[in-house]
Amino acid sequence: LKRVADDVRTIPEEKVPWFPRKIRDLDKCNLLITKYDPDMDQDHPGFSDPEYRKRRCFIAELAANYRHYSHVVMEYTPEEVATWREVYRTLRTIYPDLACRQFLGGLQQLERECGYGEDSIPQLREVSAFLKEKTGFQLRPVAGLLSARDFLASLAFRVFQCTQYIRHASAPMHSPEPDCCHELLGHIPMLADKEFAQFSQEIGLASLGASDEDIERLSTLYWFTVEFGLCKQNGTVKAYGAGLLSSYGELIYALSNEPEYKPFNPEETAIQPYQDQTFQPVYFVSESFEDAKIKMRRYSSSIQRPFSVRYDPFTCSLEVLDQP
Ligand code: HBI
Ligand code: FE
Repeated sequence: LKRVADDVRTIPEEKVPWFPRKIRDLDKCNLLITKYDPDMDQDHPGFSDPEYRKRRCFIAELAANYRHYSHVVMEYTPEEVATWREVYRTLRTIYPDLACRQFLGGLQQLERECGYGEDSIPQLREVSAFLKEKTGFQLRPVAGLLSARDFLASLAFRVFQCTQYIRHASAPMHSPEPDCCHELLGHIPMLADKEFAQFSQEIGLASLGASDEDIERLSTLYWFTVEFGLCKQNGTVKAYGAGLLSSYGELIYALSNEPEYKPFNPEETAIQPYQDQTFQPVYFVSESFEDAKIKMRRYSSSIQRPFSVRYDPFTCSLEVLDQP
């Protein structure tokens, strides 16, 4: 089998007809054969029926415009792009010193492969396709803040709910709610990391069908990890939380000597009060992602549910086991 694959690879490019490599490539398998087309073929029963032909054109348009994960293209105003530029430029200068290496790696790939930069706000459709190839994550647009239960449930399917609006131009360095700067700069680079993607999905899987109290605890864990988490790397503390990586002020504060640090420990972290109006009074530091994942997994398995779930990536669906 290996030999065959190697043979294929050595065939000069121009001698091999193009073929799709990934499901998204099917968007390019769109060559139409017009042989029996009602517009072209006089024998077609619809040839002399203008209404029918119009209807066929319309339906053909729909098919031609369909794209895998059909996101609409957002046209941002110059004012919105100016806000993005300021946020991007300001944060970009401090990332190399303060962000974890997974974040920096993800951001570099986004800049190289996905058009990330200060000149335009990335489109969810492109970013979603990028992530799908890296870690299987997909984006879907959301109008605003979602309930913790709904938000966490989507993570179980490796779907990240993403806002598309941008913060107000009068306050480019602060947003009280998630906006596209928070999603695209804070979350997306991390979701391009395989281990982090799995960590995120596992929080989502643990949340399915959980009690309100367990959702509250998982939501708090999400807050102190995915949103405001710190981790050790080569003996120094770096940021991996999206709330930090999308806030110039808090990123600098969190990695200064001012705040209190505690080791990440799910039982304790899950009940730590948090607040979303000012900087966090305490941050939790993980030894590594691997360590955070193991601890989180142990915590999740302690949550009492009358069933267990398994995600089937082939059908993108869940298998529910041991249901009473
Ligand atoms: N909704 N749209 C959106 N974006 C988030 O980042 C978000 C959310 N709802 C809840 C939430 N985050 C978390 O703080 C946890 O409660 C899960
Ligand atoms: Fe967030």
